[in-house]
Amino acid sequence: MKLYMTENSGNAYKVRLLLGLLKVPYDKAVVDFPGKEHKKPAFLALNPRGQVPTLEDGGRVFWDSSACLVYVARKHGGEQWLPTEPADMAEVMQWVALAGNEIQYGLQYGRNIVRGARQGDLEPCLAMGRTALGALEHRLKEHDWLALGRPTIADLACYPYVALADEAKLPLADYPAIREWMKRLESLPNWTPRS
Ligand SMILES: N[C@@H](CCC(=O)N[C@@H](CS)C(=O)NCC(=O)O)C(=O)O
Repeated sequence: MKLYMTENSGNAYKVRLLLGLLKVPYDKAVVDFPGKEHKKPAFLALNPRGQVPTLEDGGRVFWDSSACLVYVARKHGGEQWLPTEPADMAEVMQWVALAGNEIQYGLQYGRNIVRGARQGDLEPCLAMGRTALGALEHRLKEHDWLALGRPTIADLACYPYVALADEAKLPLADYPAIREWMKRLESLPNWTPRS
C-alpha cells in the first residue's frame, strides 16, 4: 500500500492515523508540493483533483481522505472502525461528512487563509467552523466518541483540523468536551503523533 502525502497534510494525517492504529505497513510517497508535483500530469493521472491523500493498493487508486479511510477500515479493521450494519455505518458516515464539509470549508480553509496559503474571506469559514465545533461539542458532552460508543473513522476524520482550530482563529477554550475527546484519542495505543 502506498500513501501519497505530505508531512503537513491534515487530510493525509487522518489516513496515517488509521494505518498506524491498525499497524498496517505502508510506503510513504511524499509529494513535492513546493515543486507542484501534485498538479503535474503523472500525479493528476492518479488523482484528478491534484490533492493528497491519494492511496494506491493492489493496482487500484483511491483519493479523498474519506475514501481512503473507508478502504483501510474495511480492508484491515474488520467491523471495528467502519461496521457494515446499515444504521451503524450511517452513524459513522454522518461525522465523516461533517469532516468533508463544515470542517474542511470552515476549519481547514480558515486556517489556510490565516496562514496566507489561500485567498478568501475568513468570516464564512469562521461561521462554518463554529457550526462544526458546536455539533461536535453537543455530541461529546454526552458521549465519549462521535459514533457507536467507541473510536471509529468518524473520530479520525474530524480530529486533525479540530486539533488545529486555534490556528483558524477558533480557539477551543469554550469547547471542553472536544478537548477531553482529543485527549482520549491521543491516548489510544499506536496513535501517530502529528509530524
Ligand atoms: N476533501 C479532500 C481534501 C484534500 C485536501 O484539501 N488536501 C490538501 C492537503 S491537506 C491538498 O492536497 N491541497 C492541494 C490542492 O488542493 O491543490 C480530502 O478529504 O482528502
